Amino acid sequence: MEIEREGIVKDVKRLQDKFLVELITSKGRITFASNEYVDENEYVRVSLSPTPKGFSGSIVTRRNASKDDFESILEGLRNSIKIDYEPLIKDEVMNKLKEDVVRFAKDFLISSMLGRDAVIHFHHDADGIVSAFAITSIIKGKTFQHNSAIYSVKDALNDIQSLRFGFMPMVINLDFSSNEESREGIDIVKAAGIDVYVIDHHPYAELNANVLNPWKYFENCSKYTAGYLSSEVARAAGKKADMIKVSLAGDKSDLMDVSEEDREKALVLDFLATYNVYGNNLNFYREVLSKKELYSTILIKANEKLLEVREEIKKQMKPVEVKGINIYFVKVDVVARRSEFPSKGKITSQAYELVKDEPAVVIGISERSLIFRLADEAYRKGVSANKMIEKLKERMPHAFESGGGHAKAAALRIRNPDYIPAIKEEIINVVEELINE
Ligand SMILES: [Mn+2]
Repeated sequence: MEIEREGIVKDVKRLQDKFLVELITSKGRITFASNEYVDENEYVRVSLSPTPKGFSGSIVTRRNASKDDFESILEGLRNSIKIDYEPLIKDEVMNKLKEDVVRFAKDFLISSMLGRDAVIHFHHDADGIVSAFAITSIIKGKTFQHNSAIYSVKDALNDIQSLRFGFMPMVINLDFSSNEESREGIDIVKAAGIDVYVIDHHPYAELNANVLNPWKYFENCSKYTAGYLSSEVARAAGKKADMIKVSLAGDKSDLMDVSEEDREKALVLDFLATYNVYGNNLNFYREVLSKKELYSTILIKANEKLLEVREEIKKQMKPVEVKGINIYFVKVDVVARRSEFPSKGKITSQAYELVKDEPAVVIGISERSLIFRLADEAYRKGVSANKMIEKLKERMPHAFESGGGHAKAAALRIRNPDYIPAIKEEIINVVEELINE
C-alpha cells in the first residue's frame, strides 16, 4: 500500500546505491530510501511504500521550499501537540499571557524536535541568564550573552552570517529587544528568512517578531521578569524551572517572596555577567553556582565592592528639591571602572538604596548615559522614568541616542557630554511638570 507525504528535506545521506532522506512533514518526521537525490531544504512530494527496513519512496514533485512551506508545516505540528498548562501566578496578566506562553512552548518543542538551528541571545544580568537556563532546557542552540538592551543591525548581520546554512533558522532574544530601537535589526534578520522570538518585560513596541511580553496587553508590568516568563514557557513544555526567584531577585521584582539565597545567587550572576569575558558561557554560570568555594568567594567580593561603592557615593547625595520630590544627580563615573563590577546601573541602584524611603528620583550620570531609579514615593506622586524619558526626548531630540525602560528604572544614552548641564536643567523642569499633571 502506498501513501503520499509532502514536506521539507532536512537531511540526505548516501546509503549504498540509494539515498536516505529525512523529511519533515506537518505530521512529524519520516525517513525513507530514495533512488533519486534530493537536496536539503527542498520541498518534495513523495510516494512511500513499506519495506522490511522502513520505507522506500519515489519522488513525485520537488522544488525549493518557501517560507510558506515552513509556516504550514509548523502550523500542522502545532495542532498535533496538546499542552495542559497552568501558570504559577494566577492573575489577570498571566491569564492573558497563557496563550502566548503555550504558543512559545509549542514552537520551541517543535523546533527542538526538528533540529532547527537557533541562536539564543540573553541579556547580561541574572534575569537574562535565568531566562537562558529555562529556554535551553527546551531547545539547544548557540548561546550568546548580549550586553545591550537593543538588537542592532550589526547583531542582525552577525546572526545572518552564522545561520546562513542553518535549517529553518531562528533567533531567540531573552530579556531585551522588544523596543522600537530594535526594529531595524529585527526587520533585517527576518528578511533573511530567520524567525525571531522575543521574551521580554520591558516596554513594548509592535515588532515583526513573535513576542512574549506582558506590556503587549498591560501597563507597568515589569515585575513579570523575563526569567519568570521563560520559566513559564519551560513549565508549559514539561520542563522544570527552579530559578524563577533568582531572576526576580536580580530584577528586584516583588512578584513572589525571595530568600536571601536567591538574592545572593542573583548578585553572583550579576557580578559574573558584568565581566564580558571570552564566551560568556552559559555552562560556566551554571558551574559557578554549583562550586561552593568559587561561589562564596565571588559573593564576598561582590558584596565588598557594593559596600565600597556605597561609601563613595554617599558624599554625592545632596538633593535638588522640586515640589516635594528629591532629585539626586550622582556622577557614577567617579566610582565606576570600565567593564568591571559594579556597573553604572548597579552604582545608581546603590545610591537609590540610600534614599529609597524618600520621594526620590536618582539619576546616575556618566559621559554617555543617564540611569534612572525612582522611589515608590516619587512614582506615587506622578513621576515615572518612562514619562521623563518621553518628555526629555521630545524637548531635546538631538541630545539622546536611544533609551527606555520601566516606570521606576530606565536608561538613556547621551550623544555628547557637553549636553549634560542642559539635560540636568531639563530634568528638573520635567519633574515639575509631571507633578503638576
Ligand atoms: Mn530583566
